[in-house]
Formats: sequence, structure tokens, C-alpha cells
Amino acid sequence: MTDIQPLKITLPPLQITLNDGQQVSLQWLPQSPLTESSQHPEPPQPPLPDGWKKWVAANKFLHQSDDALIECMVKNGIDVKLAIEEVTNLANQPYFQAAEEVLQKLEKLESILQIKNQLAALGSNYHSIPRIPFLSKDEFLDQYYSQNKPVILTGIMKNWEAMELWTPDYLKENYGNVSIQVQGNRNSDPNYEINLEQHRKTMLFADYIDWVVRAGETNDYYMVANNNTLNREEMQGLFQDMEVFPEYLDPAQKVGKTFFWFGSAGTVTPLHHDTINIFLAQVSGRKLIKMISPEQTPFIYNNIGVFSPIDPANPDYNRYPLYRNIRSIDVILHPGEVIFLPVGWWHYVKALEMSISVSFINFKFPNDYDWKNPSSVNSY
Ligand SMILES: O=C(O)CCC(=O)C(=O)O
Repeated sequence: MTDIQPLKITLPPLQITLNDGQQVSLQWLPQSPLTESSQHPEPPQPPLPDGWKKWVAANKFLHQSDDALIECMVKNGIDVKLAIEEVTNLANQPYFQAAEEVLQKLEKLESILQIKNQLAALGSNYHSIPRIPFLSKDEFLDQYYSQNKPVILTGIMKNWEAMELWTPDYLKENYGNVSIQVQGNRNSDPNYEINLEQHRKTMLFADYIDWVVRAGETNDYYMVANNNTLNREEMQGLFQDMEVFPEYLDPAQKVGKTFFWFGSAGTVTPLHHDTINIFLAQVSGRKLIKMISPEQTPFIYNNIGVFSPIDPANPDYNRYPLYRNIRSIDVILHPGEVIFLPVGWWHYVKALEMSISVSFINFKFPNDYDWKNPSSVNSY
């Protein structure tokens, strides 16, 4: 483009005669050239809102292209200059660079998990959990506990009188007047397990038993581990009806480390992992359990504590596309069976019938782990 030079015009002085006859000569002054901005001053640019800054950083961490980010911002009404500036300058920011270093470590660990998962998929028992009548203490320790592998023991509840005794009538007759706690109004809150405290209800055990018997299929009420039923003085008699698997568990530590689960058909314990190893013994009714190995954690969208927001019975793949990679192992736990839920394994549990289970964490082997995150929300 050719430069346009300003045209210079020199006019003679202007002679004016005032009312009193005085002559005045006015000189024309040269005017300084106008700058473009003084002709059309631009309004000051408002800064990019923090929400968008966070969005840009999060998407750069997900390795989205700069062009895609700019296009999306512009489509959403962000000024194109501002969008380009933010997206291209971010990588020079020291805070961003530090976060990238942390992310690289995290991605390395995710790669290791995914490689372990790929390798495990080559094994013959990747899609199933073995059912074995009995294992010696050493076999269990060697092949399952130390290997972080689940197993179902089918023959170790033979001495449990509870299998015969624990009918609703028996429980009502012997423990009906005990004041117990349950989780209630769960249907009103999709996060009922995370908001555990808000759903705690106190009632007579007899009333709860009547409710369960009449309820049919529902997830609204459930007596869960965190209701501490077996910690109650009045409930200690229940221990006489169980044998605390002396091969693997320490009977001296049973109180405080044994948990009672009792509910109608349809109770659901959402997808979560525990922070320790657990035995879940099924006394009555069947439960569907979906098990997902810890190596698949990168596909789980773990958001709060030990929980995943995904409903494995009906996953929303649009919202959680990585969940398509998940290979869960579905088992039905029958009365008289005990499943070993290894620490870190994700699981979802649905009662197919009115159900009673007992869970244990008092293993004879070390069962204490240092979880950096999550630590605050526990569930067992
Ligand atoms: O039986 C249930 O509903 C849940 C059991 C469970 O998830 C656990 O013990 O961690």
C-alpha cells in the first residue's frame, strides 16, 4: 500500500476589524497530524474472565490444539485478539509451566496403569473372578491379598448359624427394640452416599425391619456399614451367629471392624473404591457386584473422595466418553459366599433381593494404606 502524505496548505493571515475599529491579524497555525487512535479511540478491552482462563489452561492440559480453543472462545463471544493472546501466551506463564511439570508426572503414572491393564487383559482370568471353596491363609495371602486380586470363597460360611437364623422375624424378636441408624430419603439425592450424614435417621430396628419387608424394590432406605450397627452394645449377640473366618481375620479385633448391611431389593451402593481390603460375606439375598480394577482408574472420572460420578448400570458415554474403555467384571454374590474386595478396586453393588451382608476389615495381614488423595470420604 502507498503511504498517503498529508496535504500542506498555507493560508495568508486573516485580517479582522473589531467594533472599535481596531485591526487584528490572525495567523493560521500548523496543526499536528491526527493519530489514528485519536480519530477513533478504541474502548479499553475488558480482561478475560477467570472462568475462561481456567478453561483455557484445563484444555491445554488435555492437549487440545490452540486453534480449536480460539475458535471455541470466539464462537462464545470472546474478542478474537483476546482469545489469541490468552491461548498463545499461557505457555510462557511460570504458574502454567509448574502445573505442566506436575501433569507430566501424573501422565506417566497413568501410562503405567494403562500398560498394566493392557497386559492384564492378555491373561485368562481378566474377565472373571475365581470361585474357590477354601484357601489356606498362605494361599490367600500369596495369590490374592498380596496380589491385589479379588476372589470369591464359596465354602467358608458353613458354620454360620446366621444363615438360618437371620430372618426378619428373628431379628425383630431379638433386636426389635434397639434404636438403630439407617440411611434414609436417598431417592431425593443423587449424591446420597457422599452426603451420608444428611441422610442418617434413627429409628427402632423393628420399624426398619417392617419397612424393609413391605418396601419391595427401592433404594430409598438402607442400613449400611457407616450406621455402625454392630458397634452397639445391644447388638453384640449377632456375633454369636457368625464365625469370624479365623484363617484370615483376627477375631480379637472384630468389634469396630465388622459391619452390617441390611436392606430391601434395589439398594445401590454407587461406584467407589475402598481405602483398605474388605471381605463381604453374603448372609441372605443375592447382590450384583460390578468390579473394576484399579488400573482402569484413568477412565473412571473420580471426582470426590473415593467416588465416581458414573452409574455403571447406565453409563452416560456422552458425558464420560473414556468410560467406554472400562472392562468390568460382573458377579452375582449368593448367600453363603464371601467376596474379597481388594483395596483400590472400584465396585458398584445392587441388591437383587432383600439382603443381609456382613463386611470385615480385621485381616491378620497389614491393612493400612497411605492414600495421598482421596482421604476424607471413606466407605466400607
Ligand atoms: O453391599 C453393599 O451394598 C456395598 C458393600 C461395599 O461396597 C463395601 O463393603 O465396600
